[in-house]
Amino acid sequence: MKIAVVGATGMVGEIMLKVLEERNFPYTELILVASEKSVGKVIEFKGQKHTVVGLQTAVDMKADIALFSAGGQTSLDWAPKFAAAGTTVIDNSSAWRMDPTKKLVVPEINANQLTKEDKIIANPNCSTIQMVLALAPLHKKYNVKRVIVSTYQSITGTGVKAVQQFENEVAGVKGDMVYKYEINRNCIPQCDVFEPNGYTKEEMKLVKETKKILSDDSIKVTATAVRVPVVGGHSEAVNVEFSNDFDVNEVRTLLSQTDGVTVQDNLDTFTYPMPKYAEGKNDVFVGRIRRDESQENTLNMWIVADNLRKGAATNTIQIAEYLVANNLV
Ligand code: 2RA
Repeated sequence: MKIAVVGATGMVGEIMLKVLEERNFPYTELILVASEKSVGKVIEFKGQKHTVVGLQTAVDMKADIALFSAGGQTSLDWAPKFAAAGTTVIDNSSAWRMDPTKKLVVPEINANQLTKEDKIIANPNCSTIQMVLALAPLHKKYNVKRVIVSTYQSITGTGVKAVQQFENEVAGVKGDMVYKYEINRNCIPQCDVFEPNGYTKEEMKLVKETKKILSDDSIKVTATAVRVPVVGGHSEAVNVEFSNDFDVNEVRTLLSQTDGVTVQDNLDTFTYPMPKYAEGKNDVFVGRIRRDESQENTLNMWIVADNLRKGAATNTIQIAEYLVANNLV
């Protein structure tokens, strides 16, 4: 099993390597791939030294699986080349997510859609993954009609330069501004660029990807995505209206029985999810589960996950694990 990590020197790429090691992924050869400026760089991993190679070299090495986290344009340009060489690509960018010929996969929900023919598989957006993992069992039981989500997103979602801006602000040091405004002691109601409808790309990803992953275009979604000075993960306040009524305790039980979900919900002990404590973990954490008393058949919940793990690297590797376990590569 030859596996390539494309974007190996980036934030998500580094977490991918960590997760591959933690989960003891069954590879026999690891190929680290990055842009030309990083080619030749030696990265030590699991006691072995790996020399970073360029994209064409990696294509020619014919990996079985390539885990991409290298930006949308690189995915558009290179995923087809890897696929043509026989490699199955699992891509973290938004490039292929809404392509009707590509699968958009959260393994606990829809990995069973995958076949040997899927040579480019899309990993959903981080803020979508954590939300749909909690919604999926509830949709099955009570039928989701409408979702209103407000996100409180970690600066790691923007990348290492955003973390550097935050640290510079805290230290009182002048430096590059990734965001239009200071992020320290601030909330910026903009994640990614604005679209003509006044929503950001991040908000529209939540709208569109949710329908695709849950295979239900009737689900109405509206979103407000906010950047906050946090590094551990994304938090989301989710209000969901169902077709049918529910019992809050039954909701808690359903969620606690869902693979990949941990319920943290006890007001007596002030137990609820927080990004500081979700950081470095692979689960999606759900709490503040309560009925919306302003509208029938409607629930509020608070969802937190490490956006670099379940939101990106871990979900990608879980897709790869599924492919291997089901002889699809
Ligand atoms: C963000 N979800 O948080 C986007 C991309 N990682 O900025």
